Amino acid sequence: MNYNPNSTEVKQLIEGVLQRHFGCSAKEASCDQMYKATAITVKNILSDKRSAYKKKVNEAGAKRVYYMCMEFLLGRSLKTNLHNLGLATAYEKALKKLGFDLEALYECEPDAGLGNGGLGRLAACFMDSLSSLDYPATGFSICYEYGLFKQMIVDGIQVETPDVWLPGGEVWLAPRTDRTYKVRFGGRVKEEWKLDGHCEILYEDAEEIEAVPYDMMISGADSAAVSQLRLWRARNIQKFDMRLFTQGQYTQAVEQSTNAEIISKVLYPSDNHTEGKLLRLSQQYFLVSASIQSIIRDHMAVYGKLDNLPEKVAIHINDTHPALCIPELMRILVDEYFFSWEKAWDIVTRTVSYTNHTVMPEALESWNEDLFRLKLPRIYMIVKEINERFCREAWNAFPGNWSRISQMSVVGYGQVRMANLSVIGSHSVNGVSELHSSILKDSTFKDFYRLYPYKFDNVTNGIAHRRWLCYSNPGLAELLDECIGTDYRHHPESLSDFAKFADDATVRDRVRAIKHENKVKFAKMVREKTGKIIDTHSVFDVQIKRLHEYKRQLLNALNIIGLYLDLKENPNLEMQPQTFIFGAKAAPGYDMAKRIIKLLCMISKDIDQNPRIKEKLNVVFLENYSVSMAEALIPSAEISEQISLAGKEASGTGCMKLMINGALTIGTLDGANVEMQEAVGAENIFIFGLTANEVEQLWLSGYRAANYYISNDRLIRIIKYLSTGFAGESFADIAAYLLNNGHGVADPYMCLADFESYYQTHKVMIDAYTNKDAWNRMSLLNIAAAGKFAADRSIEEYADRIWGLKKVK
Ligand code: 26W
Repeated sequence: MNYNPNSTEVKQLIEGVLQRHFGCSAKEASCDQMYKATAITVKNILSDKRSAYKKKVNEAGAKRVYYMCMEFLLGRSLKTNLHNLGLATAYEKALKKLGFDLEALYECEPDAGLGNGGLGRLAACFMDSLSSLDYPATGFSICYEYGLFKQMIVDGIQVETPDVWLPGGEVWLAPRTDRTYKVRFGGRVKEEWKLDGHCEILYEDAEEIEAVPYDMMISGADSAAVSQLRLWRARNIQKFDMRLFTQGQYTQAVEQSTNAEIISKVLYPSDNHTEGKLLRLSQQYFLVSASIQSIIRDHMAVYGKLDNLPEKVAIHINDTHPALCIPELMRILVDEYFFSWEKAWDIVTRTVSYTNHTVMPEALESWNEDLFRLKLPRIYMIVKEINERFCREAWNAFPGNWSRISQMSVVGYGQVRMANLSVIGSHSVNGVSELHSSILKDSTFKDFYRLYPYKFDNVTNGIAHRRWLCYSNPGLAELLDECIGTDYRHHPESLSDFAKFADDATVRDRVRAIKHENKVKFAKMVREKTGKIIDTHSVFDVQIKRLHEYKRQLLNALNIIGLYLDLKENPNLEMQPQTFIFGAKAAPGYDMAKRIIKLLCMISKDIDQNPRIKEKLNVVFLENYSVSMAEALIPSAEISEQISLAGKEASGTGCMKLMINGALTIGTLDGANVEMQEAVGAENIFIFGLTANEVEQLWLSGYRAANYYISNDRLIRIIKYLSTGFAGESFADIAAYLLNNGHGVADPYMCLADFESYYQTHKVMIDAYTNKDAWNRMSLLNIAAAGKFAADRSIEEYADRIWGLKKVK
């Protein structure tokens, strides 16, 4: 197949698909049909390219990486695939001849929102880099029928509705009904020793569910490689119960079959918080078992043996969610291929590596031991064996230290602890920023670090800079092309060449003009969608991320309330107009997060009713924040809010997207902010607040909110006003929460401790904004320093130090 069709050929391809799939001509086609036909032609090109690439990988006997993740937050695919394939112009022309506008077709694609936030988006960015850098890679996840819920805001309250993405999203999926696997749950396990000395494992009354793969191709940018993302869907295979059916119990017979399929129904919407639900455990094992079987099948097809697995295969578990890879691979090696335990363990630990993405204690997964045993009896036996052997090893290392060993063990206090399993069963454990990786060593996994210091590593996160800069901010990309050439598209570190233009007034002015154009475009979009008017001469101050107390949207709100009161008291106050833009989803059961959304919405509503205030201060809460919305908003952002309590944000990646688009950061010394400061220089970033060490000290000595409150008049006014409230609603509950009054809930994220420093730093930043020339210079230097934060760099580090991968061109 021709991977580089010209516009005439593209036109023919599209017409062919329209005819075959929809029975219509281009003239008769709706936008939706045209989008689908276009996507199908791209998918076909990618499938052929992938087959050719796979052949090369097999011939070369190259090592591959399998990236396991419960979430892939892909967003849209058409635009990135077309640009990466170098076909955007040919398609644009072809579609024009067919009477359609490519840019408009992009909008027909629903976001594939198969993820919650950072972890899932990182996985998607990594797939892009893996293929662009010619590394053989497959991602594994679940084909959720519903992705992350759609958020509606009704009177300031978040209402969740199901995200039905498949009707438009399935054009990218290729079902492989010839490559299904069975996954077993429940029942009883029997061991039967055979005469030849091996032990056969028999299952009684287990439930078998079929895993059907749906494959998606992910194009690299100007590369030979095409990565594959394999998404598993659950299908019932247990015979339809005819007995029930003939007895007239039709619905019961149907119910049984849908029960199995519930496994791939919906993504759990909780970010950084475990619920310990049995269905979630089933999802995890379903993903892991089907994927490991698929890996083994592919490997055996090429090599016919498994001894060389660690040389040819790297399995990466993205956070602990797929940690059952470890016992599942043990199960297959020991039960099905009759490896000795020792040999199997050696293979597993040399194959598997693990990344931790959070230090929040409530996000560390552990399962009730009884549930675990009932649901996964054989895996439970294997985990127990892993644990016993580990405890013996730990006993030798720390003789007599029971309390330490019991903290490190996989099974303890009636719980199965996934983080401990992940560390014990992997050869590499890494965090996602320097600070985070050192917190893992010094605290979260302190004892493991003593035992296995050689396992611990850091790979700072990165973003798909082609998607987040080149394709979503074409104006800026064009300027960069002109100034420094196009090399940075493949070697993001070359962005540093742009720093040479810091003293060039024309380039600085263009940076600013591009930002302004992007602001106008974004404001227009908001106006069309919501009717809300944004002043494009106000500074766009943006906080976009999941709503969580530790991310401190509340701290931002307190500062906004301060400005609101300033203007209320003195409507003539000279002030740089500011627009605070928020995008955030709250986990459906997270009441405090929902209250904070309500507070932001009510401030916004209140200001809308106060025209004098609105001239200078505006708050916009964007409904249903998503990847596509981020792509539209980030190019227009000027201030990037990265204000988590230090020590809590593992890395953050939104900060990188904003930086590479020329926004200036106001942030704490947390996660990747620390390295951003190193990269851009302290004079080009606005750092405030407690450091991670100071937070730790304050926590140990006892955080008392009142100490900060009583000595700060501004804070007193703001917090008192919370009770008065906005647009008729009091937020006395939030005031009490911040002051640790009444409810007994403290503010564990110390908003008041950082308030003064935040307020002062924000003020300095706004002053800096009024000096346009100096601001543009800083903006330019941020773009130039953002190269380090590309996923291409992260992937090179993983490939080199953790996976031992080589490129196949
Ligand atoms: C079990 C519930 C659950 C679900 C998701 C627990 C934890 C998670 C994720 C690990 C949370 C997450 O997305 N963490 C984010 O990962 C990003 C990518 O590494 C980091 O940039 C963010 O700092 C981190 O919060």
